[in-house]
Amino acid sequence: MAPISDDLIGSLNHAGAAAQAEDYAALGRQLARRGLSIDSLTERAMAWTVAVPTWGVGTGGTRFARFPGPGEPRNIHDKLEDCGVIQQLTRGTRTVSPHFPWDKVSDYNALRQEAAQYGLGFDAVNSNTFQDQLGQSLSYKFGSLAHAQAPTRAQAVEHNLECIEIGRQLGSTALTVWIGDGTNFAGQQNLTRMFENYLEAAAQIYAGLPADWLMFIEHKMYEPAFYSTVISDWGSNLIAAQTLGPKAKCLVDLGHHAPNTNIEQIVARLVQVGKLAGFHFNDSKYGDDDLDAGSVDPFRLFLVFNELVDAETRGAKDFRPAYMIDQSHNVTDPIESLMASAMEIARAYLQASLVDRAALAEAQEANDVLAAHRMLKAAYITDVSPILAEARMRAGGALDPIAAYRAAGYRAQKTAERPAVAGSSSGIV
Ligand code: PSV
Ligand code: MN
Repeated sequence: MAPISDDLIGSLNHAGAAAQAEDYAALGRQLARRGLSIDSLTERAMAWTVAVPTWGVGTGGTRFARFPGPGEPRNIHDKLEDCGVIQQLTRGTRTVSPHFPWDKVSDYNALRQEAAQYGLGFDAVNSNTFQDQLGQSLSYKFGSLAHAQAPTRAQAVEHNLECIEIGRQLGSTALTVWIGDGTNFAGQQNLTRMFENYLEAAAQIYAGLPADWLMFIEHKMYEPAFYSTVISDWGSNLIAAQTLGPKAKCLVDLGHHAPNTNIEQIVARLVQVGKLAGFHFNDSKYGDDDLDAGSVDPFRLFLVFNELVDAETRGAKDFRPAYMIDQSHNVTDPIESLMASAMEIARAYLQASLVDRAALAEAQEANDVLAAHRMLKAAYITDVSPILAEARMRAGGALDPIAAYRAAGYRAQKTAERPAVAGSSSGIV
């Protein structure tokens, strides 16, 4: 089930093929002089994939307003179709990461088959105890897994266990737990007791993980709690993951740190102790801005991948990170933003793959500071676009996904098919 006409993609690719061949050959010659094979890099690009968040295809917003876009997805079925477009055109987003209860249905086997028709599988399932749902008996206003009262903690545990069960039916093998728990006032709660409550509740979720599952714990410095947050940083996250056991790992959402934090070093530390769960990619200027990956600080994204490729190259133990996007698209067409972001993430991965790690280690050993730095810079400034385009084209995707998407008129078609619904579930993400 292809949402966009394959003939259209084929004819657009055909029109751009000669220029692409020229650029690819020129880059291939340049890389060969640097001892790199463009074909193996293209294969690497073809094997790359990042998960798309189901909540990302709806228009996002802030706490001030949400300005809905035309033809928004109304339910998980529409969301899968939109994710199918992203995969069809970019060929680098083969899984989706669902969020519950937002994506609840009655038949998850059918949903799994529906996704498969778009060439999609399911990545980590995300639980939600940061909002109250209609008819929910106990409120999360004062917290969920770290709540002062045991019945509310038990309800939050139950929801996470239900997410595991849903994920099992979808073929997922990980549960991502992010809680908004914290306080707005000094003295509101006992900081130690809150963390103890969290650990006790999280252990019950952990005990419910199937043998081959992982639990991804996501930290975030602040918001919605503005004085203290229970899992506020990678330190608290690591304590939690180490307390829970080997199946618990730390998820790094790039927007969940103070400005100027050295995120790549956090990544290096988590890799070193075998506790890196994976990523929620996005970019940030001030806080959890949820801007498009690579749109503010592409060099930082590259430096994160520099650590990842380094870990891969040296065969770091237990190194199997899950790659997911987590963004809020408030002023762009979410499909376009997600395609652009997926391509920027793949770009950073490929650029980091160009670094000569043996030469870098030599320069580091000799304390040749500038030589070492210039090796990273040389990789970063290499325009790998022809490789990314070639990989997409060879896999049946589009040379220029955004141009193809616009030419297909998909959004206009969906605007006619999907009348706007008031209070759509996609809101402030
Ligand atoms: C919280 O800000 C977060 O990053 C978590 O991953 C949530 O699941 C997601 O955003 C959606 O609100
Ligand atoms: Mn996140």
